Amino acid sequence: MLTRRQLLKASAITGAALLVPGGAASVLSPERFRLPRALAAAIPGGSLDPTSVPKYVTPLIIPPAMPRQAAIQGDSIDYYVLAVRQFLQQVLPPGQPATTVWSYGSVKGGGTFNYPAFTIESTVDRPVRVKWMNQLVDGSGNYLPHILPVDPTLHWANPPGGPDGRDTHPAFDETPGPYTGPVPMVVHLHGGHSTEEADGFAEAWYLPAAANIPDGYATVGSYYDFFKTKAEGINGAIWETGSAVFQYANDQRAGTNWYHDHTLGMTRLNVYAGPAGFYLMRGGAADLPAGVLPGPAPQLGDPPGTKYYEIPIAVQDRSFNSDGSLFYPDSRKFFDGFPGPYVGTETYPGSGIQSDISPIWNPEFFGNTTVVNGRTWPFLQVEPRRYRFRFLNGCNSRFLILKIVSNALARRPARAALPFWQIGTEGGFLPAPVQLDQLLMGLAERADVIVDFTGLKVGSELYLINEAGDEPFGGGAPERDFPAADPATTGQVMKFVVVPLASNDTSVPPHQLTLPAFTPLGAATNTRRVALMEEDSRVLEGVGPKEAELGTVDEFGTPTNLSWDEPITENPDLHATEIWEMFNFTEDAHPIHIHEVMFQVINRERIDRRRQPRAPETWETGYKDTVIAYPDEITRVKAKFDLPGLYVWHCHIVEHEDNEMMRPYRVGP
Ligand SMILES: [Cu+2]
Repeated sequence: MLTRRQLLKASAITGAALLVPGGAASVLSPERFRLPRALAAAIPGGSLDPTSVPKYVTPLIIPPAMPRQAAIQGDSIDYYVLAVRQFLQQVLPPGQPATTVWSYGSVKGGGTFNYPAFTIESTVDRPVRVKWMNQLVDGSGNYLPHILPVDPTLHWANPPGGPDGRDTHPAFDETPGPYTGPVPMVVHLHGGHSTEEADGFAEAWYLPAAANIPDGYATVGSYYDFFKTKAEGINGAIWETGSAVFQYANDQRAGTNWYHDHTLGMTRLNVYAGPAGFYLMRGGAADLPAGVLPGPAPQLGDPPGTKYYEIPIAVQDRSFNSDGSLFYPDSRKFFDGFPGPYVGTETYPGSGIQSDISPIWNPEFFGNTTVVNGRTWPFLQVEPRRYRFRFLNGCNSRFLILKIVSNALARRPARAALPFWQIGTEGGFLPAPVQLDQLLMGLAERADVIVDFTGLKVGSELYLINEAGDEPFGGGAPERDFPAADPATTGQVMKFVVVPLASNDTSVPPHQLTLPAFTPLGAATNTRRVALMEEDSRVLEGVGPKEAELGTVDEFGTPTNLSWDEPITENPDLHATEIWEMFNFTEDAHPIHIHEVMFQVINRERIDRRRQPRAPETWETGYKDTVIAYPDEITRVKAKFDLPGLYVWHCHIVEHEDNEMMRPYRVGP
């Protein structure tokens, strides 16, 4: 049987042979370049064989609390100065090469640069101000190029375009190689109830303050100056070159948020390189008193050796080369074998028609190793007691179905050895705890759970596995609707090893927990229909997708696709409560994220209306900022838009987000 890699190679060869002149457009046989869904064995990646990486030899890193710079304005605001830098980290086990990564850390020093970044601990209604610095420069102050291949043919930040050509979809006379100039970045607090100037708008990026920025380059995105002027007017904090100062009011429910890059057309690469961290919000009426849940989590000033029973866990997939470097595809060929012609080259010589397939962008990317909190396949020593884990799916394209089992290689679907008690999602606590055998997590979703190891014998070993597929997710169950992830690699996540109890567990058992009172949103005053779509090549038959898209849906159910730079179509009134009906016309599920708001999932219904609408899943009954929209379904969410200004909504498969599956929206006039 062909492996996926062999299939890719075979299709690359066939693809080249098929490239023949034929009228207005080259004719390639339909569906030739789509991967069959059923093939999911060894996932191709870099030169490092994932099965050569020993598992469970490195302890899970629990990110410490990020140091503050100061408390300012009469101790009313927590102030941070955080930079993104490039450094080496031992992501692979000791004895294997270190990996060049990027991440955030405090400029105060003290070894705070880590992938993932240290956790920002915040308090409800106490503002946090962060000076976010882009310090992707070398020791001489010259800019560092990207460590991954940047496709310059998308609608992207495009610094070389200068002030007139930035944030555009540039044209090319020949197929370009990757962009190797200074790297634009801008930080988004995912889950933040952020005002527009602090939301990390995709066109508000900035280059590092490097000594050698080439002449003519735009050094900031189209919206940087507008938001800089606005922000400086509000709080007086100056945005120096190579930085932005965002202030977060934290006027929202306690919850599990995270921060990461959001640059136009580059998010998939900027996040894959490492920069991301948790931003936990505690306190207020929607939190529980200390001691009710397992804790503590890391706090500033913890003495060495402090034991933690609340742990954030970011699960990501990555591929590596044998020198330790991160692997990310440098050609479309990696995805489907399509060998070109690409953007900048005619479909066939003399046709006068350019290809519309980007040379480097891949529609999805699946790594072949599992990285948890910045280490491949770590282990965690747990006591026989309860733990609170805050899971984040931080992958690029990979959905996760997490399960705790006693045998990592058990036949899928495996029997759960311990349940998860899910108590919260993106927008804080659920109305009540939910007992689950598995956690289905779309990209960027968070699951706040309690796992009770009480009664397990010292020395017991349990495994966190992943049963979602090594391919785009479309719903359904492993081994029934799709092959589960490779049990030898991406089907495993981390190991728990039971050690003696160090202290008594005084937390409340999850089945006895009463979670904070939950207030649902009021009635909606407006309903809008939006579309999720994909588009194949318009000039090369059977090649696709060319890009993923969003759009609108009319009263007859007919979609109109809209690209990033078309006029705003979603414009809720300030303080309006709206229902958004997301019509998914594609064959895959997409995790849809709306900035600024926390929404409630109302229901899901088939687009053909052949069945009654389905209620939200039990774990979706709280507030969320990201929701899985399944193929052929309408996913309905309800949100209150209570901050004015310019925001975005998008798919959080970051490859999609980067290639048109993101739209601006505006609240109020
Ligand atoms: Cu998508």
